[in-house]
Amino acid sequence: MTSEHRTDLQHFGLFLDGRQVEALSGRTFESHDPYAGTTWATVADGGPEDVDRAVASARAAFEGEWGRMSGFDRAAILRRVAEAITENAERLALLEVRDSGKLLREMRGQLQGLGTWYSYFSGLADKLEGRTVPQLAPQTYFGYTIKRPVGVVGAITPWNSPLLLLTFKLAPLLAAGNTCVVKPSEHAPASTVAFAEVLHEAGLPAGVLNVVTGSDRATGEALAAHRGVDKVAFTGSTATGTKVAQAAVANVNRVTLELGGKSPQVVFADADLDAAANGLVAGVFAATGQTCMAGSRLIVHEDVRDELVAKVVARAEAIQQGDPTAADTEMGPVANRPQYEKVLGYLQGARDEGWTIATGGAPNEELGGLFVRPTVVVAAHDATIAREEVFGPVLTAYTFRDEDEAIRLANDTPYGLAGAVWTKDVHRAHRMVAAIRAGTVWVNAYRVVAPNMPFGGFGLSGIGRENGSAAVEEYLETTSVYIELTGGTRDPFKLG
Ligand code: TXE
Repeated sequence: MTSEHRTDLQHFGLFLDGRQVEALSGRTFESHDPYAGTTWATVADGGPEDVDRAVASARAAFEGEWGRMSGFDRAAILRRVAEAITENAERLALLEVRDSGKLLREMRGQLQGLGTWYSYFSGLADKLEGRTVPQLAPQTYFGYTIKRPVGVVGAITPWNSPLLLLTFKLAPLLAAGNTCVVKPSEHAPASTVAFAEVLHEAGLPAGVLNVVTGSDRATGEALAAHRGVDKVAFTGSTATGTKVAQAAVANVNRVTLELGGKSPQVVFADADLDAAANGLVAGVFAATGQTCMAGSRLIVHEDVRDELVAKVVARAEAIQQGDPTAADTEMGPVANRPQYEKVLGYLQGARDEGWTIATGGAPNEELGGLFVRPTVVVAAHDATIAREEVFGPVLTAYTFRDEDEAIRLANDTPYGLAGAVWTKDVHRAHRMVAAIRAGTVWVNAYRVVAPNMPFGGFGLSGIGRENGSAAVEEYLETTSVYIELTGGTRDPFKLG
């Protein structure tokens, strides 16, 4: 690190009660730009004592103006939030690029689309309706249910698309009337602080959204285990998600988990192989493969394996790697050094197990830094690289002979986040959709998400669903109300 780089360092505080403040300890940590290989920002290093402050702020907001606001008023604020995000999309996208090395064109697209989440969920904020419920005996009680916010939500987010993955939680939880404390990843903390500021300036009252950045796992642990939190919503690895869930459940707290994946792309011999190759590239090389929904397993009919693998290899070798802000760049670096080492470790493991590296398999020496070449491995279904989440630009291909085998192989994973089927046969497409155990299945497509379509996983991919109208329910409690109608006195020793 040279002093030249340090002169233009940006600084981000914690975001508490509607403004940036420093950590109580006064400590900061550095955020690295994985493309430039330099430190570009310093960030407040919040600890458990700052989590306490943030939770207290969120609780006060929940019990204050925000908690008493009507759904109509919350909806109006969320519509203004949507506009403000669009107005600030370019600036926020650039912050994400600095922190994670993701392509500016991808992050710009994400940020420009993000407002839609808030406008979609604003439409639900004033429709949180209970029901009137007929009673066992007429004219004894009037029964109805009311929907109420859970309270203070602790959100713990990863580095691979911080604002999009936060939004999957934040838009529905705000629509439902909750408040929130976010702990962004230590690898990409800055954009979340700037984002909270944008939302506050758009009209979100102080304390409704607080951000505690921190360099250490202790900060996330403190939030997950906090007794002042009512629900924990987490996106990240299955290993960490399990610990977060255990901490939350110890307080009998609700939990939503969006975890890892090892998603299959099943390609039948009748598929449009050019379209399938394009979908495979989108599924595993876009975002340098660092997406939970990465389509990292190619399960291809044996008759077309060589032809399809050749197409994917040709496209992979033509991928333009480089500066994430350049318009023609297609793949940026891996987002941080631990992740880079992890990807290279899996590639070495594949070689040690004797599998064929059809292309890539190594760092991009011309670019240096954290660049890994797009990689296609031809292996068997039980290869380590075919079973474990690499979270990098690595596709593992293996074959099937008939539909039953394709289904068996597609489901031969502890995960169940997503998957795709490539075929022109509409009957087979429907059969496969019903057979694949995954929270999202695309047919002749990959990597499409929308605010109004539920997203989440089976098995080790998580608990609960984000997005879609039902996501609001994840942040609501139900109260049943009985109102006595007879005016009489009942037997106190009899139920009902
Ligand atoms: O994720 P973690 P990391 C996978 C990917 C990657 C691996 C590790 O395979 O190689 O996870 O990445 C916070 N209590 N994914 O270390 O640990 C942490 O500070 C409470 C897949 O970045 O899951 C961060 O804010 N919180 C994934 C968040 O948890 C804790 C996306 C996620 O960190 C904590 C990202 C604890 N004990 C990585 N430990 C996907 N599938 O979307 C850490 N944290």
